[in-house]
Amino acid sequence: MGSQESSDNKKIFHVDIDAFFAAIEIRDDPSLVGKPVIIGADPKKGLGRGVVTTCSYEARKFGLHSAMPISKAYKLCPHGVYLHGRYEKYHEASGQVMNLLKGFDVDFQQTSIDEAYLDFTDKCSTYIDAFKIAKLIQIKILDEVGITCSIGVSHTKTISKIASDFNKPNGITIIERDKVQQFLGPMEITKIPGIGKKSKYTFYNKGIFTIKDLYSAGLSKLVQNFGDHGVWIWNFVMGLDSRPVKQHYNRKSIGKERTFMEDEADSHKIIEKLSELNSRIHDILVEQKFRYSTITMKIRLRGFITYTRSKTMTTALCDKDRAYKVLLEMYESFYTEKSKVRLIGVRFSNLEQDKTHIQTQITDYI
Ligand code: TTP
Ligand code: MG
Repeated sequence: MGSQESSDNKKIFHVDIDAFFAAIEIRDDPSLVGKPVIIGADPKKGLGRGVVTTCSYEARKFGLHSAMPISKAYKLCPHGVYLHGRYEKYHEASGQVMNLLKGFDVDFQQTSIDEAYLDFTDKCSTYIDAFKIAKLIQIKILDEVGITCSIGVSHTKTISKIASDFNKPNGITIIERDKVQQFLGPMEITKIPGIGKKSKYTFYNKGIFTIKDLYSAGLSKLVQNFGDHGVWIWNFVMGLDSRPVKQHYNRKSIGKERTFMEDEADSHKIIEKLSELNSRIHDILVEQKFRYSTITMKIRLRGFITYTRSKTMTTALCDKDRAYKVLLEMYESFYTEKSKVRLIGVRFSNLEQDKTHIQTQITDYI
């Protein structure tokens, strides 16, 4: 209960730049202010093939949006300003925004070119403080980069992301813990990642159209109808998401190694180090919800001769004790009374991430 309570107090911010690429074009060419600006394919050359990458909020009033065929956009908004985009400028601005956010010195996670999470829990205890910090972020980004952003604040990443999108452009939306259901209730179920244009009909067929309908259905009915996915949806709409704000790496493997100060002959000390490395890596694997199917031990004996031994399993797992046994067997195959060890390393590869974790991570990149 303690950890649930503490996660209920979190103040997680999701910052998302408004109409990012279009905003940079408007910033750099004041004659574009107030005009529908569309970044994407050329609507005339190329016979109108290609799509809208993004467009200004003025263009959105005509029904334009990202991924719309450019030919359709042109029909809806022939007087718009159509631009190809200057990607170097966007990357430069993105870097400035992200550096500015990192300057707040709290846990930070960039999730796309114009989006990031920050965990201000330790720096603001009330939602009033959170609002002030959000305002400060907006002012700094406007002053230093010349563009606006919208910010969502709540106790989880998922709710904060939905909140930042709720009042765009230049909005701040704060969802207090006990207001989550009130906030999400009226939204269509397609707000939930993974429920898209096609899969929504599975829900419609069961009379579920809005998130409120999911609350009314209740967990047991969702599980009955959708299995594990039902549990995932329930956690999502109930605001249960304990993912920390942390930079994720697209890891292929994770390992650690230690060099002994002097060549080590004491097998107890070597085994102790092996166990410590194994434990420390498992802490990370568990936290980031990784499983592995390959375990590798590296050993450097006196004279810099380095050996590796690997074992690949048929199914991916994350089991500290089992890994320890495997590592011990590998070490013992090297052990002789005389062998001195210079370095020992442990690596886990062929990583897979837990399915639900990947699902929630996809939300970060949508
Ligand atoms: P978004 O944050 O999704 O969109 P946006 O910033 O343009 O508008 P909003 O105010 O709704 O946040 O994406 C950021 C930038 O990424 C966007 O300006 C253009 C680019 N982008 C693509 O290149 N391809 C895409 O499919 C989308 C959606 C965005
Ligand atoms: Mg954006």
